[in-house]
Amino acid sequence: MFGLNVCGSALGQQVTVIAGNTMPAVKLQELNPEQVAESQERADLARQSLYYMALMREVEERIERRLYRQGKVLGGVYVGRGQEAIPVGSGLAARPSDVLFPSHRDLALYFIRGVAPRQVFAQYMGRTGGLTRGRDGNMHMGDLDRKLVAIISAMAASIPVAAGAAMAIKYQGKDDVAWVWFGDGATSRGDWHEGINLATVQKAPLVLICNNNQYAYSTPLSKQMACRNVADRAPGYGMPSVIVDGNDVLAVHDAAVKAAAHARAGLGPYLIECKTFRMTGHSAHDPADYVPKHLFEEWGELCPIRRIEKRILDQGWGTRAEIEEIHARIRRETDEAIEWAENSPYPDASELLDGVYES
Ligand SMILES: Cc1ncc(C[n+]2csc(CCOP(=O)(O)OP(=O)(O)O)c2C)c(N)n1
Ligand SMILES: [Mg+2]
Repeated sequence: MFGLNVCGSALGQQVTVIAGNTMPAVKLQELNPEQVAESQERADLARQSLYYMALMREVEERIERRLYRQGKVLGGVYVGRGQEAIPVGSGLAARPSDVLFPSHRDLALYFIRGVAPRQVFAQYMGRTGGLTRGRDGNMHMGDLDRKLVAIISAMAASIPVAAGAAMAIKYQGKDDVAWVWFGDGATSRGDWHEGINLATVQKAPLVLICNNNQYAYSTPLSKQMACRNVADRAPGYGMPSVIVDGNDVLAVHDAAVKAAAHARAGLGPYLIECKTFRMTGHSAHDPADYVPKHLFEEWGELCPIRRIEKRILDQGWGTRAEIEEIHARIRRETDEAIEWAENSPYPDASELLDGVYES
């Protein structure tokens, strides 16, 4: 992506700035090779996170603000603008052999698993180049070869299925994990509770990631659940949970690493509640007039992409020019991907019944 540029914290030395009344005192401490490797790993993670978050933002902007408005998208558009740290931080903590159940605001999981942006554009435009080969005009896409299970439209319906996948992993004696993402509203559905009850009783290796963006369509959190946090639901199932800043990609990543280790160790499910905010309407056709404007302004200040950029610069993990090059590269790749997708044909009507089964 871009080379390691060390300034503030030279590799091999930890620079600790101790705030004083007048001048900060700087303490230099030698790092051992393990710590150097760790800080290099952190720098790589930060840069990779920036790439995937910026790619998700760009692809979704093109879909929601251009292709949809040009009438080229078939079906609805639901984006995760402002929530990119959640799929990216957690997705980068998953192993390739883990099975993933994304929600409708987790596009980055597809990219992390190797799906190309052009396939996503083709998917939204109903072209044969999409993951469902033009059978579905929006985001109900998956790729089982990549262990990405397609989004199930009904809210929380993926929880019992993910619980089943986690049980299968356990029966096969593997130490993989099933990961499932969902919103705050999904946690008020019956299937969420039933699926979690089953998974916890079975000690199935399941990591549950809630994007608490404070709205379920037009319903604010206070009108859809009486407890303060989604995490408060966990003790009722004998399951550990943690609340993290969902706009801090490294915090999400660290929580996800811990949750996955718990599940892999045979200790059962783990719930992560990521506090965030939905920076759009529910979908592209929803202007979100019911959301107080000041909330968009306040949460806009906490943009996860701007925050990781600042972290990269502050830590000396990269320069402004390198960050700009990442964005420029993504814009170029996105332009090419859209062109490719627009040239991908619609499916032929003769294929309509392919893959449709009768029991
Ligand atoms: C059973 C069911 N009821 C209603 C819907 C329509 N619907 C889709 S997403 C959604 C809101 C989901 O809210 P939340 O779980 O908080 O996720 P978010 O969209 O905020 O990420 C609704 C009402 C649905 N898909 N399934
Ligand atoms: Mg929500």
